[in-house]
Amino acid sequence: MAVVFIAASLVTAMMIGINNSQNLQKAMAEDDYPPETSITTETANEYKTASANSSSSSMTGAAVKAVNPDQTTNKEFWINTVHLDGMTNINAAVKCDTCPQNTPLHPAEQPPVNSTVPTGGGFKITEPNKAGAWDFRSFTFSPSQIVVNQGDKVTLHFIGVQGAHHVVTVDGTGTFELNRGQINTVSLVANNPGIINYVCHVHLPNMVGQILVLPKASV
Ligand SMILES: [Cu+2]
Repeated sequence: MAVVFIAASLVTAMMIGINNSQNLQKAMAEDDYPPETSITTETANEYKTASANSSSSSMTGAAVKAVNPDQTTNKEFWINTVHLDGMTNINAAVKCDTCPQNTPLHPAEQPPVNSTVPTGGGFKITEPNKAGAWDFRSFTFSPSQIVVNQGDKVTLHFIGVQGAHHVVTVDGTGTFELNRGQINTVSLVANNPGIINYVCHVHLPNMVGQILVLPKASV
């Protein structure tokens, strides 16, 4: 009696197994081959239109005339003084379980023995203090690259955010001092295509920026 029961159970288990495997194959087939009706006529038409547009413009080589608008516009920019600080320590950082912020830990780092940093005030290495902490600082403008069109009236607001004192020259407009917390505004008209430089004499060679003036589009 027991043998018959076991045999019957085996047959049942095999049948279930076959059914499951058939269902699995069916499901996989549906995943691999989504029914065609999932692509609507509307979507297909949009695709055809987009293809037609892109192929017609590339095949006919339609002239692109306006890389920049042929009209004078007012452009205004806010330029921050910035210094980036790489703060580290000659000793590896230790995990702090009570700190409100959990920052990535740094390994033990020594200041470079032979510095490759150019002379000038733009870079500064502060040697380790008694706790082993040291810093590498780099000054910059943010933004340091600006693009305008020939003929634009350009207003530049220089903002003293980081660094106590800067002395800034913008090509063709003169030089001014800028302390932390001050804003100095410079206006110019970008008459000629090319580059207008702005530099901070205190933090050379890296605290520099460029205004790229694009030429007027020929019509
Ligand atoms: Cu500066």
